[in-house]
Amino acid sequence: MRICVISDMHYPYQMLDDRDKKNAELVLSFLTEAKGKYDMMVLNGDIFDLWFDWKYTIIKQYFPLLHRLADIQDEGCKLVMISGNHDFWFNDFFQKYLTIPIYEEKYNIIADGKKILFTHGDLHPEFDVRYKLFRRLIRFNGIKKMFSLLHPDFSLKIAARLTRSSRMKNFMQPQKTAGLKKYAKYIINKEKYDYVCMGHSHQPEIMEIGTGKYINTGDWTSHHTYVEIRDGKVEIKQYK
Ligand SMILES: [Mn+2]
Repeated sequence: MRICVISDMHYPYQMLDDRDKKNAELVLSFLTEAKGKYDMMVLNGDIFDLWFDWKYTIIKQYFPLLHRLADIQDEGCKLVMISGNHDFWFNDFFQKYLTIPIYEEKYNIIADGKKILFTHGDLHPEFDVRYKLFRRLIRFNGIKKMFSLLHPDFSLKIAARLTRSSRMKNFMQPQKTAGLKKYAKYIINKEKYDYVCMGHSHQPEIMEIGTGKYINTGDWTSHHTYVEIRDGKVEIKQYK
């Protein structure tokens, strides 16, 4: 089985500078080339800088990306999406129009004899009670409802500022990695996973932990990395 895992593309709906444009171009050409190459593609969170779909509206700036996902799926590749901390407000667009299932916290499979867990990682921060609270608050239905009542042009302008500041923080939190590895160690021991595949820290890495492996897909804001699991063998690759 050929599995491709990607996370933390942070595809922007507003291109603020050349760096944003360059990163977005790389994402799009990678996805174009991925067509027909995999049996499964796992979108492991923070693919979008912010996801929101209203009752009748989607963010048109995401069309190039969404259209490529649909193309990949049309070639017979199974896609799954796991929520990140930038894309968690899903209405029905993914399920109904792309037919891609959404997993709020995690997704697991057994492929070629390997027990694999996919989870974005924001659920397992170290020393971050404030974030855990924020996470619960922002997923509260009242907040989502309020956001959906604002005009998209207005709410997305506000949100652009918020997500931008959170994206910059990513580079300043190496302790995120420590929290992810701690969780990987815990879950490998407890549930005997061979691979625990995460994102969030933006640090591409494969590390042996006991009988399993902690795998991080890295990001597309600076590393342009993804993970391939082919016939049970795992490898980090860089797209150039
Ligand atoms: Mn994240």
